Amino acid sequence: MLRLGCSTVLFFMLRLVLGLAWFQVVPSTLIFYLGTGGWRTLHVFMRTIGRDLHAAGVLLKVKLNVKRHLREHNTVPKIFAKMVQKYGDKPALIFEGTGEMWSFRQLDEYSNRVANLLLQRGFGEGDVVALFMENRSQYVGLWLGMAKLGVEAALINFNLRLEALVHCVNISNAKAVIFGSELSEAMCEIHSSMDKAVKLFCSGDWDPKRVPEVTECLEPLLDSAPTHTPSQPQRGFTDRLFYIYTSGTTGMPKAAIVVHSRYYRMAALVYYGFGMTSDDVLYDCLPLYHSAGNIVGVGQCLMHGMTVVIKRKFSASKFWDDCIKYNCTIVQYIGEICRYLLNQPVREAEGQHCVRMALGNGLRQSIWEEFMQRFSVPQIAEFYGATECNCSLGNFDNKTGACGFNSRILPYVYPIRLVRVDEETMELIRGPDGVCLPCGPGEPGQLVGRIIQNDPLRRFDGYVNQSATSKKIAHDVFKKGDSAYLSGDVLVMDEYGYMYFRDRTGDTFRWKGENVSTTEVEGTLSRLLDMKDVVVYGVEVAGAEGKAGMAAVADPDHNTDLEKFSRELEKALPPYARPVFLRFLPEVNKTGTFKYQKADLRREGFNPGLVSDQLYFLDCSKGRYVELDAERHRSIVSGKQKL
Ligand SMILES: *[C@@H]1O[C@H](CO)[C@@H](O)[C@H](O)[C@H]1NC(C)=O
Ligand SMILES: *[C@@H]1O[C@H](CO)[C@@H](O)[C@H](O)[C@H]1NC(C)=O
Ligand SMILES: *[C@@H]1O[C@H](CO)[C@@H](O)[C@H](O)[C@H]1NC(C)=O
Ligand SMILES: *[C@@H]1O[C@H](CO)[C@@H](O)[C@H](O)[C@H]1NC(C)=O
Ligand SMILES: *[C@@H]1O[C@H](CO)[C@@H](O)[C@H](O)[C@H]1NC(C)=O
Ligand SMILES: *[C@@H]1O[C@H](CO)[C@@H](O)[C@H](O)[C@H]1NC(C)=O
Ligand SMILES: *[C@@H]1O[C@H](CO)[C@@H](O)[C@H](O)[C@H]1NC(C)=O
Ligand SMILES: CC(=O)N[C@H]1CO[C@H](CO)[C@@H](O)[C@@H]1O
Repeated sequence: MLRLGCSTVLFFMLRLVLGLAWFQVVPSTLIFYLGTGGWRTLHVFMRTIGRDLHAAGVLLKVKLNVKRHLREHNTVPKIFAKMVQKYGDKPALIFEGTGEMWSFRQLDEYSNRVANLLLQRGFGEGDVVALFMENRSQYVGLWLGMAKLGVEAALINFNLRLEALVHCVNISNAKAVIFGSELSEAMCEIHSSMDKAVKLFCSGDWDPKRVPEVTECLEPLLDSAPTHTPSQPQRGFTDRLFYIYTSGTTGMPKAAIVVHSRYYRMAALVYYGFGMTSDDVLYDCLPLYHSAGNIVGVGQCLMHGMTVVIKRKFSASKFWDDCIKYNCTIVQYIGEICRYLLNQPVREAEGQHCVRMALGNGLRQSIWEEFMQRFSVPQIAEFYGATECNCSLGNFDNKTGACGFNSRILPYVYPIRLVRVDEETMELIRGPDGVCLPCGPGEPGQLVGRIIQNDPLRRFDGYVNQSATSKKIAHDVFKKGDSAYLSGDVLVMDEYGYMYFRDRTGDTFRWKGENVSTTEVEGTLSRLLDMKDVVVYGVEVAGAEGKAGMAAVADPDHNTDLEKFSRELEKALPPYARPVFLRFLPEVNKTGTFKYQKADLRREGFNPGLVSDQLYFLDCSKGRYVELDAERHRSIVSGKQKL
């Protein structure tokens, strides 16, 4: 009876709420009805139906909104214009640091000036202007102003210098670069290798001697530009808004295309999924050249009328004070930020804020609960989703450790899936018919998202570089003849469909016949080592099968107790996951988005002749770490010393 009831509810839900076609609904319901024989299935059904209905509601809401925006030919600037009408003098952006506050009206006016100035200078629809700025009061106004004119901004990572910087400006085909005066030196360094036709504008403290000589000062030009709304370009919801560069931990950065609808979708999924309101105040200390800071964060201001506090640079010691000062209710995090906060001495402010939610991605399972408890943050809103992919996940219901879920009742309603891969090479494992094999609960697999190219909402916008785009696409994934986006990340799902992040592309390595997830080992080691920065990677050892684990530990004060560490390690990790080599160094390199850079470390390996840092080796006969000198190194590579 219950089965019949559930099936009926399901049937109407799919048909009416999700608007699926009959031929999709009937088999689903039937399979569900027939499949719900066991108690287990019923249990899973009861546990997850609420969650799934909430998610279905969110997807439907966003989908309907996207449809409406498409029909009305809306764009990000047009949606923002509605926010200006509605919220007028409410603070839109607050710049922590200068304390400057811009209302929705002021932000609108500033961006109009930008648009009118560019129009006077002959820029128009489809032109690209690169934005290279660290200080950020005007950042949002600048790209928004460009968007009002149909000019596309290339948001360039302000940490880049020399070749990488030239490369990014070059591949964007920018006609002009607007840079912050704090980056004048970087611009001077590359000016000679840039195309001479590219115009340069400098924003900030003007010093003609420090900038390339053709540079114009932006502020006086903006001051004299008209503030009226420029005439609307013929742009629609599926046209390009701006470019974001992927972090480039391997090779040069790639420019990913962000269209208006993607900007809206990313902001809206988070907004509705996590139950935010326009009265929330969001604290955004992430870089604005990245999708987390500029779309998930700032998007809440532009698309939903929320006040967003933006900070130039993340500061662990000021974090909670800032939250109190601006009454923030939501904070954003990324990568290792949460661990840096835990690393701080206890201070009064950390319990006095009114933050109700931490929003971001990359919170490690090993510190998840500690973070919530110590800082009294009631909800972790962890999500998963790359700028360029259409396979986002969200942990909508506060499930410890998960970065999202997919329905177990109707897994194919949302077209994502975990498929089997060789975790080391990331090669897809295919069945006899050439189609990928889906993973069951507990089986790690690569996350893939189906691409439906002729549906504007489901297509993959890809990168500017066509050959980079094709590398991220695989065929025959869900069924013969289809194509899917490869996320490159390995996740694992539990029986309720919650997904847990396991490892990033090619980071997993095999040792003693076992798969070692570097993310997991990093989390454990960091906990044992008082939250120090720990980077784990596999290194090849001549004559040994697989890769031996190596951990680089940032230890500027040389205060690691190796004896204690060895003892605790035995309890915390199985033998194959314990790092064979340790390297202590003052600092490990990170990307601008707080992720570790492993490539150099992996290349440098464990040869004391090449690495000047202190190296240790786990001598399994003694059960402890011993110093790795040239002689031990020789006996390891010659195979005399057992690993
Ligand atoms: C910039 O790109 C053009 C082609 O688009 C190429 O000819 C030129 O060598 C590139 N310059 C640099 C410095 O990469
Ligand atoms: C940019 O920020 C730095 C550091 O906060 C500051 O010293 C500098 O004056 C700022 N420049 C401008 C133009 O605001
Ligand atoms: C924060 O809230 C308090 C009390 O509600 C209010 O007095 C104060 O002005 C608010 N601060 C900001 C920056 O909005
Ligand atoms: C989220 O889960 C934690 C325990 O894991 C709990 O203490 C907290 O109250 C939950 N928050 C919400 C908003 O349900
Ligand atoms: C390691 O991963 C491979 C696929 O990547 C799998 O075939 C193998 O069974 C895994 N080994 C263990 C011990 O889990
Ligand atoms: C495009 O991508 C391919 C493969 O990733 C790379 O070899 C090539 O250099 C890229 N081209 C440009 C112009 O960046
Ligand atoms: C960190 O980055 C700098 C600059 O790119 C490089 O010189 C240095 O070797 C890197 N350090 C490590 C440990 O990889
Ligand atoms: C795999 C995936 O996330 N597909 C989504 C792509 O975007 C459309 C637009 O709303 C969604 O409906 C798909 O589910």
